[in-house]
Amino acid sequence: LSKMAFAMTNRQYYLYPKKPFTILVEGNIGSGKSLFLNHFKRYPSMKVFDEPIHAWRDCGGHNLLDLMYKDPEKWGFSLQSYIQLTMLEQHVKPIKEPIKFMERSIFSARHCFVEKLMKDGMLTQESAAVLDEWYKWIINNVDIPVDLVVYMRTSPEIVMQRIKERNRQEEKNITYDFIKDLHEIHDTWLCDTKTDTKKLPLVILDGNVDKNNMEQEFRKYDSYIMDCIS
Ligand code: DGT
Repeated sequence: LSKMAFAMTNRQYYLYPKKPFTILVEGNIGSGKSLFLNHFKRYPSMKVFDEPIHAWRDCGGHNLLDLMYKDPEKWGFSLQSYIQLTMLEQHVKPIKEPIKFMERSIFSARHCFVEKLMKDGMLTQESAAVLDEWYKWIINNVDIPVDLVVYMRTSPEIVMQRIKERNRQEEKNITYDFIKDLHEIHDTWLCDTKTDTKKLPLVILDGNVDKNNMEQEFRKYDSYIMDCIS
């Protein structure tokens, strides 16, 4: 890919022979991932996949996200199982644009959220083993290209503030301890040399920047990403 990709027309995208350059945006709940992704929606050469949260809220008419927050021990397995499927769908979805952005991934679902449920004793070993067998089969048998991981690293205090402000119904009972733990799990995952994602190129963004200045902060990454893909 080259900087020329930014200037390509729709017809040229269809003719573009290579796999898209794929960027995963990761980070804690409320860390600012969506704001970052929104910034790139303006470029016609980029396809941005928002997280399929609408699907998690309506799986055959059931709000699995809400059920999981209300009773993680009972619904954690169902939600993770469905999240794994919806993430896989996004990973393999063909696009015509040369650059693909995804909010979260099958990797963070496994390494952060399944990990957290296990740590809290909310998944039986049997359920965790089933999720793990699916996960291992998928990553060993399905081509899931990743070229760059963007880690939106935001302090748990600021994250808590943002969660309170946006007031998502399902997230009402999220505690500071939960967020702090998830923050540490993200840190461990992205810095740990033992996980299966260790070789992925990583850029860490300061998510603590005030909302009003974020746009300016993100603009710096236009050229960074262009350099990565050229
Ligand atoms: P942002 O833009 O950084 O504010 O991101 P959010 O908070 O809109 O998006 P995200 O992915 O951090 O979380 C959306 C909701 O879905 C949140 O309540 C956490 C939940 N969630 C996301 N992925 C998973 C998962 O794999 N397992 C579980 N249990 N929950 C998840």
